[in-house]
Amino acid sequence: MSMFCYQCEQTAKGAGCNTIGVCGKTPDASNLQDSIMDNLKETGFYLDKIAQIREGCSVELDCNRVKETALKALFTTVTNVNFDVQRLESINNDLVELGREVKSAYLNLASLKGISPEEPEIPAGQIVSIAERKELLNEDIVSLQEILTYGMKGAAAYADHARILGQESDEVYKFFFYALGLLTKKNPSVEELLGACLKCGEINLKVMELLDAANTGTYGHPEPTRARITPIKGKAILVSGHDLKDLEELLKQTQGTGVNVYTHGEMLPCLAYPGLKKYGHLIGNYGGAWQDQKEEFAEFPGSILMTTNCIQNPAGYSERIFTSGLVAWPGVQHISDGNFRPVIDAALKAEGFKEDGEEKYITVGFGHNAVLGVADKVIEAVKAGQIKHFFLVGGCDGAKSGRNYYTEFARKVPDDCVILTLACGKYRFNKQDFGDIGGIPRLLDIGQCNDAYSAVKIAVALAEAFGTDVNSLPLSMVLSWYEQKAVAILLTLLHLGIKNIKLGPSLPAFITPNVLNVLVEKFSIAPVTTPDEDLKQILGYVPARI
Ligand code: SF4
Ligand code: SF3
Repeated sequence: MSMFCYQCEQTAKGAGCNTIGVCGKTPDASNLQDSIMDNLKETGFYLDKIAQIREGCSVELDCNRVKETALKALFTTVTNVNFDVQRLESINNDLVELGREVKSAYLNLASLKGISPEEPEIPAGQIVSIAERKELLNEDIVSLQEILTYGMKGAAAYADHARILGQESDEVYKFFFYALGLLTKKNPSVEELLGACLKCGEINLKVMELLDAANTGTYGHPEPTRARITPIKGKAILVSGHDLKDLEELLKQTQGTGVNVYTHGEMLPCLAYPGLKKYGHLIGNYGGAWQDQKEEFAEFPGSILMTTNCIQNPAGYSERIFTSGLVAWPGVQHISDGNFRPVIDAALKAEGFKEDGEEKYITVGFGHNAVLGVADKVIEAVKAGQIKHFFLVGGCDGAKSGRNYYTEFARKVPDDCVILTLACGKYRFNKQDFGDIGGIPRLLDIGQCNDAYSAVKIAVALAEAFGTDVNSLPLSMVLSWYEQKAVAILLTLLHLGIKNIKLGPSLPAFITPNVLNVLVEKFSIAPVTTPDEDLKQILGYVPARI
């Protein structure tokens, strides 16, 4: 076996990628990502020990560098982020160097305090593979270790976005270092790992709150906005991923160039931020979710900027696609200094749209501020029996055919129900007309996966308004998962005690039957079945809609 990875929903045969990733990750890239995680765990162990001796990192360490390196190491190993061996090598080398400094700072500190120094039970370089750990520990322990690892990767992705906009918290790093240290233990108990997984959910909630503050503090609260989803004649740049700051920089640099900027995938919600939509040449959205990019990017007559996941093999258009931040593909030009001139030049060189497309719009921008701004109306509609149920249908999208479930489910939701949606899974149905209930749109697009905090805030506010808890609300969550950010969000929902979540399109390969039993017993989590069956179970009847 030259590699092993089962961290995403797309994993080969629902069990694990072991020759090459279904995502396109090569064995070299996969093994380097394992090595990054391995080195990070050891570094985390020592940082946690330092934190136990004294507050903060250590006088000898550059704390900013420590924090940034930790976030980047975790985020770079998220599915569909970094496929470039050279860049992975450089991140790994930085980490090895940092690890050495951290260890020596710990040893110095321990000797200064007269404490006999400890060592990780599983140092970096030993018992790396999942198969080895399964043999040494047991399958359920490895399952929980991986849930924790993926939860941290997801939370780190959100934390990195928040940090870029100046929001971070030491509580978050402290947890990461503790959890990384825990992952170096030879005999962790089920209880401590389960506890750490739920704590990871709590920390992720904190991270998402920071990210919400970062985004809304910098660009204002999203407001309901009619977003054009067809092109306009002229030169064009398409921006995908999740990073608002890169989009803003690009918008500044394209001002007056005559180039229009379009959002793609998870960037769609950017069209609703006052601080971004003020740029008149942020013209609308083009295309759908990440897994359609090969066709959509090939047809797009301009240049493309990937600011984060999810990137796919850009064969056929590699000379006009660019990456920024942590995302990387071998041979694709990376913009590391914030100067997007090469992206603009490529757009000017390309054909551009020859004519306007037929005018079509959808409405976006229902973040917590916008929804809670009409809370009175919503509550009245519920009390008057006009709104019978809320469904949160969304999450990560992917390529599997079983994902039609979500399109069908949304279509079958009765007219007296409201659908809240978020993340790239929304593209399964967000261009359909769902109408409204007394002026309240039946489909409310909350935003990116990065805006899951908004969904939590809306649910908690509704529960407060009705004097109940979230589980007693007429609200059901029907979620799709694909990568590790979805794991982080799921852990947050579990930390909040939210029950009866329906999860699909298939359950993670890294969850063993015993761990699944715990989740079912404690949280009544269930895999999706068919839209009819699930709607019947939630509403008590099968809606008549075809
Ligand atoms: Fe396979 Fe997913 Fe891992 Fe890629 S990220 S190698 S598709 S399990
Ligand atoms: Fe999508 Fe990659 Fe996760 Fe942000 S863009 S939700 S999968």
